[in-house]
Amino acid sequence: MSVTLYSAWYCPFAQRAWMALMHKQIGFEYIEVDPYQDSSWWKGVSRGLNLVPVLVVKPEDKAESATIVDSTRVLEYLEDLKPNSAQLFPSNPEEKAEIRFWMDHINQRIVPYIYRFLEAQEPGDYRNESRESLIVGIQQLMDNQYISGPFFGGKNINVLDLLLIPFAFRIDALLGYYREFSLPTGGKEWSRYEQWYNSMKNHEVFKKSQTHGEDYRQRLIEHYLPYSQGQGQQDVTKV
Ligand SMILES: N[C@@H](CCC(=O)N[C@@H](CS)C(=O)NCC(=O)O)C(=O)O
Repeated sequence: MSVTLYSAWYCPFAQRAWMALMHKQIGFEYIEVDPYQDSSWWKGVSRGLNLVPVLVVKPEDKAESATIVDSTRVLEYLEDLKPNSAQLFPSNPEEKAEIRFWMDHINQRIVPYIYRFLEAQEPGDYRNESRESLIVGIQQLMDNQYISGPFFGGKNINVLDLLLIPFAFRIDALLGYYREFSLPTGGKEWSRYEQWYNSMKNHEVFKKSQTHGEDYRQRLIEHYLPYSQGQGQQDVTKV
């Protein structure tokens, strides 16, 4: 089987797919692309969506490749491909349904508010509402999850850990830098969050998905300058 990941080093969505491949110990070729390029080649690779990540899989016994787009779909696919290796989902249907609820919560109630808060150059209602919604989104997640810790999956990571950590890092690095923001501390939810973040930040798959060595944080800050000026990608702010 050959597996190819089309990715962009700075992209938190692509980072999810990259980490999942490493976690499941699936060999793959990493191809760095500029997803904003307007070329017919890239349109073809990304099924007309022009977004990273794209995962292309060609099984040995099949003539056709499968192309999976969207980070959440990639993680689901990898679990289906290797259900018994480094499981990302629980096998119990009710627990799995619960996890899916929180996957949607991260994608719909947390991620867009990070981008909204970052793009809100001027103080005012939009910025305040984005900041408050982000805080509430994370608080709800940490309040409702029974985390025996340190990860959402307990001793081992699961899909929620992989969905959230690229964005948790950007809250810390980008919102810290551009908005002088830090999440609340103290209280049950925030102590859990802090414990989770510190563990996940040091997890090997997260560390291995960072480029530019020691400069990673600084390079990300530089990359997101246009976003902090309201000129970033717009669809990621939609709620
Ligand atoms: N919902 C998608 C979002 C992917 C996405 O927005 N990727 C950005 C880079 S971080 C991208 O490729 N942008 C290129 C564009 O908007 O043309 C996912 O989860 O994979």
